Amino acid sequence: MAIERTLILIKPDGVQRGLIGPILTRFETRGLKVVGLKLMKMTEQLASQHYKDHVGKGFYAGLVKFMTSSPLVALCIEGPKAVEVARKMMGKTFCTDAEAGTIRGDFGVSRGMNLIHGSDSPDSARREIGLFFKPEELFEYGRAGDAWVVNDEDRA
Ligand code: IDP
Ligand code: MG
Repeated sequence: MAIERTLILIKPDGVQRGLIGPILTRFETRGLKVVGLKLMKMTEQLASQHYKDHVGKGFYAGLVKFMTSSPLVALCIEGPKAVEVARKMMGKTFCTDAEAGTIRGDFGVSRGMNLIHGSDSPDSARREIGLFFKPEELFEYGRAGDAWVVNDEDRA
């Protein structure tokens, strides 16, 4: 199935800077569907699960401090090739390297405080969505304009 789900986090810097709306708007405008959304605080335990591949790296302690310092917004978004589409919309990891037109390239200048997380593969997405959302917190629903966003070929 070409319709995928991915986990997006609007990181604490995005929330503190009043960028929940502008970042969310980009995904909505693109046509991606919000199927899960919550404001929450990341615990150290959740950080170690979410960032399991980075545990032990030099930047890990700073990353956890940043990610647990203030609330973040967790989003599950859905659409054709949602994982890859969202990664392209985010831009390169360090805002200084991210192209203008991407979220990191338009809203940030920091390396580590880069506003947004997006799953890097469909397998990571499944794992990460499970860390942040209970099944009953995710919704399958039709939107009035869906037929003008995706067609049968996109869904095949
Ligand atoms: P990604 O978020 O673009 O997938 P990853 O390499 O998976 O990038 O790193 C996870 C997060 O860890 C980054 O988004 C960033 O916040 C932080 N990070 C990665 N490398 C560094 C670094 O060298 N210095 C500071 N923070 C870093
Ligand atoms: Mg990553």
